[in-house]
Amino acid sequence: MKWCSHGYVFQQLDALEPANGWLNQPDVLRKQMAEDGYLYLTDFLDPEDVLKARTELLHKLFEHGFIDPAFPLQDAVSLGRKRLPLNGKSPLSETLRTLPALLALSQHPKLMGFFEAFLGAPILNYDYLWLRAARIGEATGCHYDHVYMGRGTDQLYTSWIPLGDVPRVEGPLAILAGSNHFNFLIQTYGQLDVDRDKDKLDPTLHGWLTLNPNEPCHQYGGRWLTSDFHLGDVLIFTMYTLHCSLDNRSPENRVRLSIDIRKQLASEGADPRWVGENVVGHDG
Ligand SMILES: O=C(O)CCC(=O)C(=O)O
Repeated sequence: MKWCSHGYVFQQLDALEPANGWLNQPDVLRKQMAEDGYLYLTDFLDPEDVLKARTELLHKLFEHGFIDPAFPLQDAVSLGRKRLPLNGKSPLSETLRTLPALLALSQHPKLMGFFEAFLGAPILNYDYLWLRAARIGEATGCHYDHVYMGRGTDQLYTSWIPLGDVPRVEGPLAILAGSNHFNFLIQTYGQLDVDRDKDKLDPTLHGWLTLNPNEPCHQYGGRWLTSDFHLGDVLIFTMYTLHCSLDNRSPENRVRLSIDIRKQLASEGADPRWVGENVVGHDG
């Protein structure tokens, strides 16, 4: 099968390499993060804890008419073409983003413990939780996260957590290993701020660099990597690791569900848009 993002066929797409073997060696993990820009931890979280979050979310999506009642709830089969209000400011998106099991997952003790060892001091968890529900044909374009949350420390890390098995056909995340060394891109596109620099960003791209994952590879190098993700896996990466998602091409019309969360040292400056009791979010 040819894998695509926004209809562009990846000219190269390899497998993420798990870092589980070094879980007890934070210095090795730090070295790998610095080299490749990511750490892939397979079977890291208790599948039951992730399933709890998935089930809670699916119940709410079902209640609001986004999930097809003709299929088992856990199949997450999409109903209709109504856009899912996930990261906006509507009351429903607020309800979905703050579901107790999702929040509990975002602050899972295993994740907090991992980051404390990885960064070597107490951790700050961003209060805002980014929820994704990609239906057939939907995908995320290539971007650095710094463009969206770059007002605090650069030593902020994203953890992408699939809420269920997400095989390649259902549009998981892919990262461009080595893109954390694209100094020109980091100093140009990487310094833009999606809320401040609207005039410098293409309004049709929502802050993304491009829809075509091959473009940055041709220009700067790197290797696109992804996986058939399983319940319990976590993919961690830097603010300057380019990533995008594959197109969801589920033959069963399944919605790809995931969350992405952010953590950093508590002692460093945080992006004020995403922390606090009433997070202001974009344009705040
Ligand atoms: O899940 C997605 O489609 C996008 C996630 C993302 O951009 C991120 O984790 O930073």
